[in-house]
Amino acid sequence: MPSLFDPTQAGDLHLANRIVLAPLTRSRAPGAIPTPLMAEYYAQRASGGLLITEATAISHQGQGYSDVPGLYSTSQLDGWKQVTRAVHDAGGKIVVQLWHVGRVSHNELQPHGGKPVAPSAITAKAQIVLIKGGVPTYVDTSEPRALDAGELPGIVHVYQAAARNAVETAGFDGVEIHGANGYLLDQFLKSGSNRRSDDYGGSIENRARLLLEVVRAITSAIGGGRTGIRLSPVAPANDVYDADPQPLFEYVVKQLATLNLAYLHIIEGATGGPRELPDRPFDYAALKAAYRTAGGKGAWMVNNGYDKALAEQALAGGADLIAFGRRYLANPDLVRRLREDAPLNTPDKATFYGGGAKGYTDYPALA
Ligand code: 8OZ
Repeated sequence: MPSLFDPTQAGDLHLANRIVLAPLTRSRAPGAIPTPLMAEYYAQRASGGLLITEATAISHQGQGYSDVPGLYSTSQLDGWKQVTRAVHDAGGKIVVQLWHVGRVSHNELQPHGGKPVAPSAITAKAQIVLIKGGVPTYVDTSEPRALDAGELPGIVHVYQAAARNAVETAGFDGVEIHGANGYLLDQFLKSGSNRRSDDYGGSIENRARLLLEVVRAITSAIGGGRTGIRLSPVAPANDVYDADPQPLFEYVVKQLATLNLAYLHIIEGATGGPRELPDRPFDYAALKAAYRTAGGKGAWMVNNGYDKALAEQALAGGADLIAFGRRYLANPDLVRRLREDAPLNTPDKATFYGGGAKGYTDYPALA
């Protein structure tokens, strides 16, 4: 049986071990520009097999929170260059998570104060974070407008351009498409947020269309071997719901199986919450089987509440990579601590979003 500490391959990416830094929003990028402090934070964690950045907006329209980074201006790309250089100098690998929030936004964050965009004009019962004077404040999302079908090719193109810039300009080893947690692509997938009557709504095939177009556009630009995707079949994050998620996600992974992706990143249960949801049962083993049976060769990455014992169980059950969130946030040397069964620092919720070095780069490593 492979150990957490054995090297592995995910598409084109050779990874030193099976421990992954999960994407974690930290809201420390004023003006959406990555900072030297962010470079330090990621470099501190470079001993993981793979680092996934915090969700990063592909466009101004894709922004939904104050002080989260972007990937659509020269200064943002320059900021990320410092991050990727620091991680590579420390011997790590890093991919950027490509994010369009869709309806999970606020007029104040949108171009010209406009409405956030969505598959359908249904407001999410969710909140976003606005940082005012350094203080994070939770605010209800604004009412969105339904995207016109004629706008969708432009969004696909923006994803593709972001992926190209990520690897060609910013120096990332690849990208992860954020298809989870109730953001734009997940809003299209799920029946509760998608009431469209065109080719992008209704049937499973139609609801999955935008996501698959985005994946194909990106793989044709940078190659499947540098592309991963994150999915959360049943996570209620940001007010999403699907009436029948098992066939929906089995269809999605079967389609993805033909694209030679580096990895599929699956959030089990409610993101950052319970791994099992009594009212939203889901068979993850069947999901993986559907992907493998359809010829999918990408690494199977799992996430949500993993500790070492549960991670080893998952590897024994055929998972390839384990993404750690809060535990990795609080332990820059998580790889060493897991290997040595050393005690872990406790994450401090008060400093998850916004602020500076406190609760960010000051978690101690072992002596
Ligand atoms: C927490 C706060 C803001 C955004 C996600 C990008 O859930 C996020 C996020 C998490 O995927």
